[in-house]
Amino acid sequence: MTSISVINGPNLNALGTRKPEVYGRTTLADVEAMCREEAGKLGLDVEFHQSNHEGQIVDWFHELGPQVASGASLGAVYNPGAHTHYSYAIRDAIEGTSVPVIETHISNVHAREEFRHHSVISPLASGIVVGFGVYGYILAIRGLHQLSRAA
Ligand code: CA2
Repeated sequence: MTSISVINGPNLNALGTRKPEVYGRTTLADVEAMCREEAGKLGLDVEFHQSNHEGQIVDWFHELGPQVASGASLGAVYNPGAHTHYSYAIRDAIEGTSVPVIETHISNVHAREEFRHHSVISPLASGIVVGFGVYGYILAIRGLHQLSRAA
């Protein structure tokens, strides 16, 4: 079965346990279940990941590159967390592997602190979802699927 990866960056393991006024009360395990359900409707399998470590995320993109090239994966729904704003290593990994990425943020980063307004990932993203809460993951899955059909 064709897959998509859902990759989550630093601190997203804490989703639903702290800062509910910003990130809501849904846990990352709940998000995983939602993603599997939505992807299943589209006939897609999900590889679900979270890491607090930049190098691990670089490695996941390197593993994903050949899977996308072979048609086994459509690409990644990616919430980079704070890596969004400064990780050139992850940006280079995405660029080097040509993995289609839907950059996804739970909060509306543009309505928050100035440092969250800039993303080093966005110029490489196939699409961006911002500010829909965890429902953004669903929108991103549908968007990645739609873009692959259009290609
Ligand atoms: O809105 C988003 O999804 C973010 O990617 C979340 C990141 C933040 O650095 C980005 O600017 C926007 C932070 C994720 C931290 O998640 C937590 C969840 C619960 C409690 C504490 C942190």
